Amino acid sequence: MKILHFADAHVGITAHGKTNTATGLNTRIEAVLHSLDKVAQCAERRDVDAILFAGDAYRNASPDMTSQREFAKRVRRMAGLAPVVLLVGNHDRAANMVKAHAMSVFDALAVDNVHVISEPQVLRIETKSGPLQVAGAPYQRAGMAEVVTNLAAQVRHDAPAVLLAHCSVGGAIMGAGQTVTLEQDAALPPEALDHPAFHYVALGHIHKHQVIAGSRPIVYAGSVERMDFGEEGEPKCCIVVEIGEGGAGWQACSLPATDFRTIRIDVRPVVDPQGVIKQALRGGAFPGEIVRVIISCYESQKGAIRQQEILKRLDGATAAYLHFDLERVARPLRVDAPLHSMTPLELLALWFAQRGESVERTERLLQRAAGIMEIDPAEVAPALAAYGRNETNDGIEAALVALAALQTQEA
Ligand SMILES: [Mn+2]
Repeated sequence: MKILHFADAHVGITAHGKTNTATGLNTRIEAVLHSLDKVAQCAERRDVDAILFAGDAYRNASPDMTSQREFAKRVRRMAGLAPVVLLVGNHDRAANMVKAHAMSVFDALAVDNVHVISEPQVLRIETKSGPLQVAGAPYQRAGMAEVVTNLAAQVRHDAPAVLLAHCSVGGAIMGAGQTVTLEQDAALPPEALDHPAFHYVALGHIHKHQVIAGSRPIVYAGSVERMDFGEEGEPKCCIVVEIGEGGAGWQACSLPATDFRTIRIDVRPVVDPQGVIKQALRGGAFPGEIVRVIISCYESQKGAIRQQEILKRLDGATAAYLHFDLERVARPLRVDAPLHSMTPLELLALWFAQRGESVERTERLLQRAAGIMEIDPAEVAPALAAYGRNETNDGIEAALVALAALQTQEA
């Protein structure tokens, strides 16, 4: 028996998107819908017997009508291929149990070949390859281990059984963006899911596709598209599961994913930050990508960075952001000599002090610098006196100039 498992569609998320004037849809919604189309294509190509969705259909429990219509079109297409089971995830759940969850309408209309699981239950569905048991565990904040045990007890031994659950599992790896929202969940110990009643465990909730160690496949399909920078670089997929005599095997079927790209540029050690940034972004057009440039700099350098000019370089991207990671030099001023009268070695000593280098290492670096700059090594010892001096941003800039001169000579 062949089963398609996918999860976390989140239709309706529009962050980093823009309106496609031809369709009226946000480009981020379109990207997710495109992935869902590929899921349906995969189901068709692999001729699966059932399609299981592990939860989080929409952005939240009150999806807009356009998102609903577009998701429903994909469900309908899938239901034309095989029975579809939709599990309620945390984003689908209404604030209270009396209200409808985001997928209630499929239930209310009793859509052919579509089953919705909003309460823990073992569903027995007929497929073209015989019966399949789907033990559904919708998202709940706590008590998931008991739910799984109860479901396992209801499973019969006469047909393949899959646990379909929306939950966090201890030890699972999550993207940076998801950490905050998942912290509130009581993560399930992996052993709780590794029950002999099930041939395969189909998980949703964590957006990074991954396999949880166990004696049967316990798999997070992952989100169908990258949702945020936290998912940068993560490959996206749906899963084709094959259950036979010897147990279950699975294969990932890759899905298209928008490129999120973070470019970090550290201009703290340079005199011409703008030039360095332009150089770093040279040749990048980033068409269709979502790009953020993070510039590490001193507060005093920020004024010299022309943001509009940088953003213009990112014109080809669907969305582009410029962030500053500012290092504030907040130590009090105590200068007993005007900076312009300081020697390059003194400025370097200050610079290394600001960088947190030890005095021993600073001395070695000054000796080396003296060699490169052809300065009398005897000047290192007096210059070290500047190490103990605290400085302002101006001092740092002066030190930067000295350092740049040093780098030029080194080159
Ligand atoms: Mn979720």
